[in-house]
Amino acid sequence: MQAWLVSGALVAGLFAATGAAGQSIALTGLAGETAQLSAADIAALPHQAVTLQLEGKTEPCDAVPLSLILAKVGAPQGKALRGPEMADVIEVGAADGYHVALALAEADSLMRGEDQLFLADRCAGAPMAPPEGPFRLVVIGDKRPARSARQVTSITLLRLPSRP
Ligand SMILES: Nc1nc2c(c(=O)[nH]1)N[C@H]1C(S)=C(S)[C@@H](COP(=O)(O)O)O[C@H]1N2
Ligand SMILES: [Mo]
Repeated sequence: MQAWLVSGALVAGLFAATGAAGQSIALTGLAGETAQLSAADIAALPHQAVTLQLEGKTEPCDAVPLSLILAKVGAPQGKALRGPEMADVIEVGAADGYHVALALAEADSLMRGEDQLFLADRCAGAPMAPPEGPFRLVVIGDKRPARSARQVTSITLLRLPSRP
């Protein structure tokens, strides 16, 4: 076997072991802006230690505030988050079709005081493999983990239609 084939297989094996093979998140902004974030892009963003509340146990995770990720597609934040922006929704989609809706205002630290929405890329001290990872939504304050989407593949901003 060619050496490059062997090393390619090794690299693929490593990525499979960490669950990071070709996994990325598709971002879409309110005006249709798009961005693709790889595991490396997400690993390079500032992280905080957060606690994920699961059924009957907790898990310590390293996670990126969702606001930093939403900024990549121009999400309105801070003082810009007013008026029509109050009808902006974050749809977090997962590989199995599960999806979760959050209000954009919930991702804003000026509004909420402290970050409450995070994207975790490490929990219990290690990268997460599917079907939990490589990326998992963490909603601080939730007593049940139903909004903690596992294996997140997309984050889309939407505006609710205006009413007549
Ligand atoms: N992608 C995905 N994420 C999901 C779900 C799901 O069906 N698909 N179920 C949710 C629900 S209802 C719960 S209770 C938790 C369970 O998390 P656990 O499997 O890590 O215990 O995952 C949440 N995240
Ligand atoms: Mo659940």
